[in-house]
Amino acid sequence: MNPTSTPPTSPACATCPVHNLAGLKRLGVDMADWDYVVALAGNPNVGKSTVFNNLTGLRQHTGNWPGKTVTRAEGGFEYAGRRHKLVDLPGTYSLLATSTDEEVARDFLLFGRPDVTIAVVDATRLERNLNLVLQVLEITERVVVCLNLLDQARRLGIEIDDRRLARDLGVPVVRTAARYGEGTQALLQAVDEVATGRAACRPRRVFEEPPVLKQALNSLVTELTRLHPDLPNPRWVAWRLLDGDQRIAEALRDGELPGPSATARQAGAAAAVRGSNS
Ligand SMILES: Nc1nc2c(ncn2[C@@H]2O[C@H](COP(=O)(O)OP(=O)(O)O)[C@@H](O)[C@H]2O)c(=O)[nH]1
Ligand SMILES: [Mg+2]
Repeated sequence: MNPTSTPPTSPACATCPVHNLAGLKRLGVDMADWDYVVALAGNPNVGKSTVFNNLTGLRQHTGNWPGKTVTRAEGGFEYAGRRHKLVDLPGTYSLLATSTDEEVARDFLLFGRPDVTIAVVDATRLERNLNLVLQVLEITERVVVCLNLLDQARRLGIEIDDRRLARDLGVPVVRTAARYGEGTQALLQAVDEVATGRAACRPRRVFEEPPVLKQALNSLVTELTRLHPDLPNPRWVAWRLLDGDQRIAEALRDGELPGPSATARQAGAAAAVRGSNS
């Protein structure tokens, strides 16, 4: 059976661990009345769409597919009686918005305000993948790290101390081999704990700003908060401005970021993202 495919279609599937997960109901494209929004972020080719398909029962394309569309895929799943809208973001190496993919991913994390972000990482290339995880943690604290491709890591003799990693990052880490359905139950459990606030995320910021930079950031944050009281993460936006991020500067100038002129639009957008039940 193809483990990245759809929900049970034959009797054999009923006993398959990939499909038979306690408390999980795959909702496909039904995303009505969700309780939580969950985003899937990660580098390209780390198994995001495979996780997406496992949880929703949809058939999002998996594998290296040149010319893949940039648009995000959305689907639903229910776990422990709570309904989730799952958003599969484009794969990116960073969130600096130097490409459309990065912009789509970053804007969703910032403005879509997901309740949980699953950061999928390739266990065989952990160091490279953590770069994005740290950037995600700068934007949102509510993260579950999905340490995927564990079967390949095992084959290569790579051992990862996931408890240490969770402690160092300050967020839950779950070991998975999504292609084989391994770890999906633990992933659902971790997502549920973060979504409901039963698990606290305390991301460790790796970089301690020097005093002069801290001062500049603080005064920018004060000004940004005054002009844009609804800004989701003013500190992160201040960072980007100091870094010379033209896209963020433009968004502020054009009223794309929430501010006095964009308050009404933001309220509308937030309602659209969260659905009718929030
Ligand atoms: N061996 C192995 N392959 C995986 C695993 N998860 C995903 N894959 C494969 O890796 C490739 C990329 O997966 P995909 O879900 O498209 O990655 P995405 O680009 O992050 O969405 C596909 O061929 C998957 O079948 C895993 O845990 N183990
Ligand atoms: Mg994909």
